[in-house]
Amino acid sequence: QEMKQVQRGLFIVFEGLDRSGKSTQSQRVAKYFQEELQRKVQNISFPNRDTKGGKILNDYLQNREQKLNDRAVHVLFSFNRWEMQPEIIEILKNGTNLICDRYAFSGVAYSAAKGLDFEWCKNSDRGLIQPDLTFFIDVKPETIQQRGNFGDERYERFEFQSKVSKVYDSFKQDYRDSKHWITIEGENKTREQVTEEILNKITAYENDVMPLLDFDKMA
Ligand code: Z5A
Ligand code: MG
Repeated sequence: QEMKQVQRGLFIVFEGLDRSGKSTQSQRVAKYFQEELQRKVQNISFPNRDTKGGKILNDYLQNREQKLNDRAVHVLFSFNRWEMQPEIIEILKNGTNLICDRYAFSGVAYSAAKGLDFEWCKNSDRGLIQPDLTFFIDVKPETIQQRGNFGDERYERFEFQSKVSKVYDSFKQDYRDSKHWITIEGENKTREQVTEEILNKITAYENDVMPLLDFDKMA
């Protein structure tokens, strides 16, 4: 008897500073998957402000919630990813490609930038389903400062973004040889040029790396 095999979806994450172009690229890549490749695709983003944990995070980010301490906030951002795990796994198992705007690297980057220990910050995200590809859009804090709407929420200050940038730099170093982390130089490039580079990397990954992974080990 023949079993119908469903190829699971790709799990693609975008990381970077505020205004680095994560949402822009998430949308553009999803559109390409859907319209040009006719492949099933879905977008999600973190924080997901609609869940139980997400509502508290939204108040916090909009400065309406003043009492939470940094560690509590850190764990809430992780909790928000754990809340979404069953849905993420379901989507991928259905064969839908998932494009995710921020994930656990953001959790570590923003909390470590506040002074929390880098290794401690990783703990609450250990065991989350891991992305196939994380695209880090590398743009300087000076550049994002000049983009639209900068300055509306809690973390949108130049000095803080510079600290976040340093934490991302250490990830960039740590994962420089990983097939699952791709740094995209984002300075002086149009949105279209960035998308083209990303799509080329996705194609290369699917051709070279993905067939080697053991999908059955997915949670
Ligand atoms: N946070 C955290 O602390 N811990 C966590 O675990 C997680 C998050 C998950 C809200 O995140 C905050 O939550 C965030 C981190 C923290 N802190 N802050 N601040 P968010 O994802 O909701 O919001 P955001 O990432 O800060 O901002 P954003 O506006 O969504 O940024 P973006 O998605 O990277 O950028 P964009 O909207 O695609 O582009 C911004 C502008 O630049 C827009 O006008 C574009 O048209 C323009 N743009 C885009 N690409 C280009 C190029 N190539 N050239 C020129 N202009 C461009
Ligand atoms: Mg965004």
